[in-house]
Amino acid sequence: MSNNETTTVSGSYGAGQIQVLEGLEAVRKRPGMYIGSTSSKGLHHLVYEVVDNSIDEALAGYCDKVQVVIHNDNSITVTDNGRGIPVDMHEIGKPAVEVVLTVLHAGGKFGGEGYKVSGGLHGVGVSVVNALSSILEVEVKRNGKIHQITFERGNTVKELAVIGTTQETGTKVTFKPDSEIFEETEYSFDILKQRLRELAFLNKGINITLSDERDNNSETFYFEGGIRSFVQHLNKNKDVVHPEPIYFSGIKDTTMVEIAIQYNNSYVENIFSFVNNINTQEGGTHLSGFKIALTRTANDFARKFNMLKEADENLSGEDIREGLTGIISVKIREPQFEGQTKTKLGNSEVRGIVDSIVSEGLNEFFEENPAVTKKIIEKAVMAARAREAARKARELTRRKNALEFSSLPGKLADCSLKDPMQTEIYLVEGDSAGGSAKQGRDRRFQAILPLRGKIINVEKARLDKILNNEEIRTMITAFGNGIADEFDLDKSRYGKIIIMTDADVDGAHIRTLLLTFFYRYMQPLLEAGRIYIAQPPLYLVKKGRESWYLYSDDELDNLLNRIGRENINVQRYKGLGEMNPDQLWETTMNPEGRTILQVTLEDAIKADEIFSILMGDKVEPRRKFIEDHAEEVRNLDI
Ligand code: 0RA
Repeated sequence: MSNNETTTVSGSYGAGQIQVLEGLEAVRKRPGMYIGSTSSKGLHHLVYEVVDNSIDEALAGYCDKVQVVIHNDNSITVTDNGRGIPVDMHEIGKPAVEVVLTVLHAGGKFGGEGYKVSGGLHGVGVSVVNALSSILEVEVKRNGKIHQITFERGNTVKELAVIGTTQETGTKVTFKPDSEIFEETEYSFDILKQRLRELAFLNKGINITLSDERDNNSETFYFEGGIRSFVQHLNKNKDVVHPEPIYFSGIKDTTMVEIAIQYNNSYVENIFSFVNNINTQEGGTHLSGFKIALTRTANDFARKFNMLKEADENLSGEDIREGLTGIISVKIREPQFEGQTKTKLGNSEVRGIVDSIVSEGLNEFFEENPAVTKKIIEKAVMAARAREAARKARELTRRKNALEFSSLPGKLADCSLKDPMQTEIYLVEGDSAGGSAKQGRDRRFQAILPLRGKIINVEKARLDKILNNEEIRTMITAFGNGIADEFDLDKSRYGKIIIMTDADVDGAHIRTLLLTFFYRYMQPLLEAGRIYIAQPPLYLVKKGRESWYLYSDDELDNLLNRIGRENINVQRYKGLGEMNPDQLWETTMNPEGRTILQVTLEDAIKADEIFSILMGDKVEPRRKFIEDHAEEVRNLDI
């Protein structure tokens, strides 16, 4: 079949319409179009694509076990106990399983009555995985037989054949991502684990196992409670206001809605929404339906319990969501995704459906649990007071700024260029390092802001208190973006914000405090990739007239193995302050030679977990996390 031809053939399954859109060569030519990228992200996406098919089988009620294995050569096997991909002859003269694996978009068109949930970034079909794999083998257990077919780079190399008999049913797909396509071919257990656990939370009753043959590691995810367990997991390091998550669910027409929420004693809102198992980072109608219902119902009860007087204004949605952890999960037939990253649900009918399910469920819960309800409303009333105080504090900062000649903080050494495309600001720990940085920098485009006092831990304070912190105020003014709901990325005064702290425990602590602040109150900076971590050297080695800067213990080892350990001088930098301005420029600040780590926000759920462990109430998980991740905490990449 030629590349661009569109042919419609009819098959023997359900609606039976298979749209033959284009050949798999198109996928190999422009893989990014189908899986986003050929980096590590795209590599992991291949696994999700296959697993999604198994999850679809589970949602249709035919499958409850999915097994994922990472093999030694970084090939992957996904096995499920579903019905098995059909193997009988299709009208175009090939077995159905071959069509599913070689024709773009064919997968979802079979078996019409099943609950096919595909959309957004996923759901491109297993044929895409086939196209991008150097080898892919499928084993189907069906009709009492085991069938096998093999492909190379999307081409059939071993026709479908029966290789045994069995009473079981299911599908097993083994594939090796093509190293001609992928820049990165090594699978990460942790990345797969994060997503597979999420899928197990979102689809209760499914048993998902991830095994790693490279180090004999294995974990199983199974949650009877589904998203209730998800919420408990998200709150596990927090003090909760009520022991069990509140749970609502409902189905209207073909839309299924599930919601679980639980309040904790923190001051942050932590709600994640999903459509067809895809995290809708930009929210949408399902999320707004939930918010509307929660705000209205909570205000109704606040008045009913006389916790708001007649003259009082309503509690705002934000006040009511303070300290709320929640999962909104909807499964719908034809999701419309909108927004910049196509992760915003657009289907307008969903808003009302979610609203009515939440209103009804919440009314019942509030009626039956007056004590908890009063605690929740009390918390919202406190939040409203704090928000009012924060508003006044902000107003004061603004007015003060307007009155002063220059509104920029005194300790900021600004750069002369104004175009944020060209400028960067270094946040430097301590005055002495700040001094070196000011002298060493290129003052045209590099600004320096020395941070003196302690930065407040924003996980443990409300906005009004946070705004009283000198260091935080200084940063807000210097960056120019505002904060929280008033944050505006377009007002950035600098293109890059670079955190430069000492390579010791205090430095790591300050860095984490800063990242927590950015994550909770300036998240668009992280989303836009504007935050970086400077990498100052750990050692200076001198031998004769030669010298080397080393940035890790490994680098030091390698060098010493090469040049020997005789007649050398090794200096370990304990802090940035030990470097003179020229050295600091040369090793850490000069764009020509420096390395800076960009902090990315790949996975907001994981980031939330890390920050609440690192900065939250409970000591033990923090100790354990730091012990388990000592290396990563140094180069924290959320
Ligand atoms: C097409 C039709 C049917 C099932 C599947 C595909 C299917 C695909 C995958 C991929 C991984 N595991 C899978 N399990 C099933 C329905 C078959 C029927 O009607 O019996």
